[in-house]
Amino acid sequence: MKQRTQVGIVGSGPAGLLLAHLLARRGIDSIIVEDRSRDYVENRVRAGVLEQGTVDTLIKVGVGERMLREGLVHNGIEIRFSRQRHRIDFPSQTGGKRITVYGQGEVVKDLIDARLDAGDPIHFEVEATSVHDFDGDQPQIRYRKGGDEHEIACDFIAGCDGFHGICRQGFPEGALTVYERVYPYAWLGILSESTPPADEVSYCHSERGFALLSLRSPTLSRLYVQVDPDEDIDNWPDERFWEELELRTATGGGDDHIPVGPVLQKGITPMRSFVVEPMQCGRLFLAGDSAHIVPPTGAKGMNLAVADIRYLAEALAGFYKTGDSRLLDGYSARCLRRIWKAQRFSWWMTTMLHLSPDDTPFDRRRQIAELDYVTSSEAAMRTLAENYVGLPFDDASAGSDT
Ligand code: RFL
Ligand code: PHB
Repeated sequence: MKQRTQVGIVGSGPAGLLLAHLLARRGIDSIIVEDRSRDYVENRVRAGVLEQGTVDTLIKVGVGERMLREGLVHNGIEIRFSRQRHRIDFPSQTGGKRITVYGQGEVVKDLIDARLDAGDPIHFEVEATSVHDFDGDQPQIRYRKGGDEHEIACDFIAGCDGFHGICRQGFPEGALTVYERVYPYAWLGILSESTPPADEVSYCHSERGFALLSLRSPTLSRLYVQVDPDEDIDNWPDERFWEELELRTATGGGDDHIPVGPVLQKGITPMRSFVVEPMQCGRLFLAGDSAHIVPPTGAKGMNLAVADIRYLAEALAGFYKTGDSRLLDGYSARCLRRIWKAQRFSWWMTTMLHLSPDDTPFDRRRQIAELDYVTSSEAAMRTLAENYVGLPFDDASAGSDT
């Protein structure tokens, strides 16, 4: 079967869904193809921290209602090291900005509901196999559905298909430069039906390795411990996880007991920094994890996907309104300025908080000194806070209708 649309979108993660939504608001048609089922993409446990700018974007474009009701607004984070707790306040350091704890799956559900309510379809369980002719003005996406081959003809292709997608692979040989760092550790994460152990997201440095206390709701905890990148999940029965978490987060104060509960999900996430440049080839554009990955310690991944999409939607809207392709031509450079700052922040948070197998005693002392500085200097706390709540969008986008 052959179909036609203005923008063909591969992937219905936060990037693809938000793009389709922003385009629809401007009367631009799109078709989304998604490899997985609706249930799978809505229930995949991933990011949980939304920057202020992400929250403002979702509200402004009419998909923030449930987030405003159910999301948890946090005014800071906690950093634990040397068995002490420290707090970094956001509003006082950033002119009033905050973060919102609201699961990525919930954002995805809200965007899917908005699209389906408007009568615009999403093709689930359909695997894009290749992208073609994006050097001309009639690109195509080929996809497979139940053994049959199909084609979407479009004006532009948006590669929102995540790190393992096919769109990045479609770039001609030699067109992309890859920048990458793989870290010698991973996160073992659980989602548990238990009272969150800390009031705010808590990053814990310890001699046994990093741990993170986070949450999804007043009754759901999201908890992580640093493990080796090749760790076997079978080595981590629930009891071992709880014991290790308690050891890594204990501060000696009376109030740091970890409430235990049924484990609903458990998984290991490797840690990587990755960027490709440029993010555009002709009429094929990459956005979100298909173009860049950050280690999760800075909580930046989904927020970066949202920022890319704001810029891409604005550039496509400009093109359809006036035929002017200048914003499209500048898309990659504009995104990359923000992406590299988020890369730097995520790398910095990661290396400051994790134990690396190659660390020397010197490195450990330096790490503690850095944590001490970051939690005691107003200037350093402000630097962390302004990055964590999200750097401002650049001017062209700030004034736009998203
Ligand atoms: P996604 O969400 O991976 O969506 C891509 C979609 O494309 C589909 N796909 C295809 N569809 C059709 N044909 C093909 N050939 C296809 N190939 C792939 C996939 O099925 C999928 O549905 O990418 P997107 O939209 O760019 O969104 C990026 C975010 O998902 C990611 O950056 C975050 O989850 C990262 N992340 C975090 N980000 C934050 O902003 N804050 C956080 O607190 C945070 N914590 C995390 C995280 C990621 C984690 N993991 C599991 C990697 C914590 C963890 C543990
Ligand atoms: C999460 O809640 O899953 C989470 C929070 C903070 C991070 C990463 C993940 O840095």
